[in-house]
Amino acid sequence: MTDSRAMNSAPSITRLADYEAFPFAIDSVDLTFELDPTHTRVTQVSRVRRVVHGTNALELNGKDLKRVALKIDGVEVQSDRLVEIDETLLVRQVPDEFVLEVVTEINPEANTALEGLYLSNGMFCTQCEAEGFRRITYYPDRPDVMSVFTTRIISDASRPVLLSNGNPVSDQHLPDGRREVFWSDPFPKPCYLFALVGGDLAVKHDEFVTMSGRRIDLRIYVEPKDLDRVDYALESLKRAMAWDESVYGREYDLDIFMIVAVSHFNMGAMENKGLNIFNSSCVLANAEAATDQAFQRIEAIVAHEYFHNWSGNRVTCRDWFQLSLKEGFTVFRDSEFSADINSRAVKRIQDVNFLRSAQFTEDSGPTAHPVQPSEYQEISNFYTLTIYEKGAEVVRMIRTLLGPELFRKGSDLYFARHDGQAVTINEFVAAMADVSGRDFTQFMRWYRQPGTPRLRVDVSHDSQTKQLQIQLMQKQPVVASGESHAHYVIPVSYQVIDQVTGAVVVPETLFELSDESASITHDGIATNPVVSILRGLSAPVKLEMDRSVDELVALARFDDDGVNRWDAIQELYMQAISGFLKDLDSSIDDALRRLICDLISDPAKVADPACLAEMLALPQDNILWDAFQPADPQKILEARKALRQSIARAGASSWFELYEAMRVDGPYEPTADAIGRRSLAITALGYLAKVEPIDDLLKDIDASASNLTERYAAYRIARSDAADEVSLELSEKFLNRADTDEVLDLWLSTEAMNEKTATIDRIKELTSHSRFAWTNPNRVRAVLGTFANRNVRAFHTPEGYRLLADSVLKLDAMNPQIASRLVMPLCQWGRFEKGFQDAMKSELRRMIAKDLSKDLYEIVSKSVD
Ligand code: B3K
Ligand code: ZN
Repeated sequence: MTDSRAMNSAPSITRLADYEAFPFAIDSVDLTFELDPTHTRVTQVSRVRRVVHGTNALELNGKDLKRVALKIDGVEVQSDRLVEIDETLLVRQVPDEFVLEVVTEINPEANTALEGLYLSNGMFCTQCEAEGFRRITYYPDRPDVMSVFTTRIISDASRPVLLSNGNPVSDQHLPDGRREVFWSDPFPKPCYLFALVGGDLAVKHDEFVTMSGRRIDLRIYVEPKDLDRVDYALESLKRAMAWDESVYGREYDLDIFMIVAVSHFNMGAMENKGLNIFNSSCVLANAEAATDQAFQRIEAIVAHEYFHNWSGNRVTCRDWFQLSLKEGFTVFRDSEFSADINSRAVKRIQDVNFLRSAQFTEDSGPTAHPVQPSEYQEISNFYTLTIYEKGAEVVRMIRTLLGPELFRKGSDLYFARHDGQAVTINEFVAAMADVSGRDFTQFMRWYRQPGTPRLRVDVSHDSQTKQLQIQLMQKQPVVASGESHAHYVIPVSYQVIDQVTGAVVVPETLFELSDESASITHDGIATNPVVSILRGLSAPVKLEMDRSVDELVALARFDDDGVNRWDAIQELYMQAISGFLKDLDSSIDDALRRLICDLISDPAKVADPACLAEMLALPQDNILWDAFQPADPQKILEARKALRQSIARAGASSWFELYEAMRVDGPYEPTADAIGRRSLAITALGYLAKVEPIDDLLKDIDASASNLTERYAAYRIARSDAADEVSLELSEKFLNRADTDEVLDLWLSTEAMNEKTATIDRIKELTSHSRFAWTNPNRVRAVLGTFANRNVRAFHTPEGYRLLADSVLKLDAMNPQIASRLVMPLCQWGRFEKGFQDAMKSELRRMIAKDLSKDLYEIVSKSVD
């Protein structure tokens, strides 16, 4: 196994504090690829110039490379001038200025790690971020070395499409019958943004005219069978390009922008300059082969990668400790894009839900780290929810504190100052400080301290003096050393409403909490104030506040902040689950029952059906496990089911009408409005199935639906609530119609999460399915990722933990990045009851005794005690 580390050897740690600028500049890099599945030859010719004196050793990186030649100014470098240790190759005694020529040979077919150059269904493609370029050629594989690249690709006729970054320059047939295509990228870039694609691909063209009138050639390349599923991604791309011009003043720079869809991909997509490479599941969609959620994900990811052209590519990261500089900012940009073109309230609810359930979990577990980490063993492990989602929340707070106009000025200044540079998070914040005159010293703690702070809020109201007092107190997470962190600046947005009428008593106000505690007083408030606090989740903190059922019901009915309406009902659900945990036969509060009845019997009162659908969704497992520690996941599952059943009964008379009222007729459209209505209709259908048999209705929907969203809903609901033969029938029909990988993955994941049927044996059966492949991350995520994250019943058992550990070990030999992601659910043992803890820990201990990849070793070693 090439990725392994020697057992018991000390892992090498990279530290931010050790950063040193690279002493050489690379003025140009000319690459030539002679494509061959098992013996691709790569020739690199680079112009190198010393910029810092005092060293004459050039440090290059390489991994799994066959070195054919390494020359300086045309002369082969003798081996006594080369020192190779792990992934570093030192070339000693280099002149001040020289031409470096490196020839390597690589084997894309054997590359199952999917980093560097590899094959996906016969198509050559690359993934270089973060450190994949070193698997192609010896080069300083670090983001602060920016250079101008050209790429020459030579291939036989079996691969008519040959792509790389930048603009196409020439395309010719060589005398030996092969073809040579030449690309040139005029923008200096770090090697992690390099990309190459070679295959027999189909293309769809479009065009975008920029704000200065330049025509950009847009192209999406896919496997020929997928060409009928690219339109939505193209439309999304054009919307993103227009949005970035109007909201950030950012215009696209090259003449051509390409997206390529590949089947084997470790994550969602990659922002290579001018040549974005996407996981096919994040590009391909049409009504019959993608759900509403997939359409929305595609729109967001296409936009995210496009936005990186400025926030990431034109201005890049100095080192990987600055990853959130590009990722946090770009997630913030893409979420605002989605909010602007769809429903702002729904997008924010979804983001807050994701942050709380997933990032807060990470932030309280063994792999917690700051938005700007200070050390890592394997950088691939730091593409985390903290870097992405919390990083985006930190940028959001900067915007909240500055206001939108100053924030835009700060962003303009940042791009203007640092265009073509590799910078740090400090430069981003400095631009914001310079346009606003604000001191960000204390704010920077958001970047440097891990963990989720808590905000304690106590409200008191005196009806005699008509005074309302809001006491705020921040509590810092306890760090490993047992010390608390220093105080944050917490933007606390609040509003006060009347509990009975919902009238606004104190309009929305922003309070900046920078001390440990503060008190806010409002006079002249006669009766029943209810405080809506942390509106829109104005800071990524955990709220601690004692709120009565009546107060929560008032917020759920009247709050004009979508997040807080949703949050209020979620809190009511938490209280109800707490009751069921004590007594499974208890019942939900009458006030909650009335609230649900009112919400669903008159949905017009709730402006946005999608918001109502979110309000009717129960808190996720992670949230419950965090709230009810030490958690017994099986008991919590039962309590959650009891609540679901109670809600179903509470609304029994209205679910069908709601379903009928929300159904969308006519041709499928993935608009926010239609998606919202369908989502509420499907939610209603799910509850309806809990109170009466609807097998015929489900079969009807399956037979007549015009789109995958409805057909999938019918199958999914049947799988959990219909009679066995209908459940099986719809499952088989769904599989039989799954003629794309994406629909197959929906089937695999639904089968893997199905509580009734997805036993350990069934999971094993799914991994033996003829269309399953361990080498394809999408299949692995669909079966094993879903099993470990969404099938509480089967996973949270000693056999479940064992199956996951065995699968992770098997995967580690092929694809360490996927293995180290998949192991995460086992690392969360700290929140569970002892019996579960012990079983999880024993699997982790079993794993750590093996020869693990650097990726997996870092995660597992941090997680075992
Ligand atoms: N920048 C890439 C992620 C690369 C992950 C490398 N392990 C996609 C994105 O965030 O846009
Ligand atoms: Zn990104």
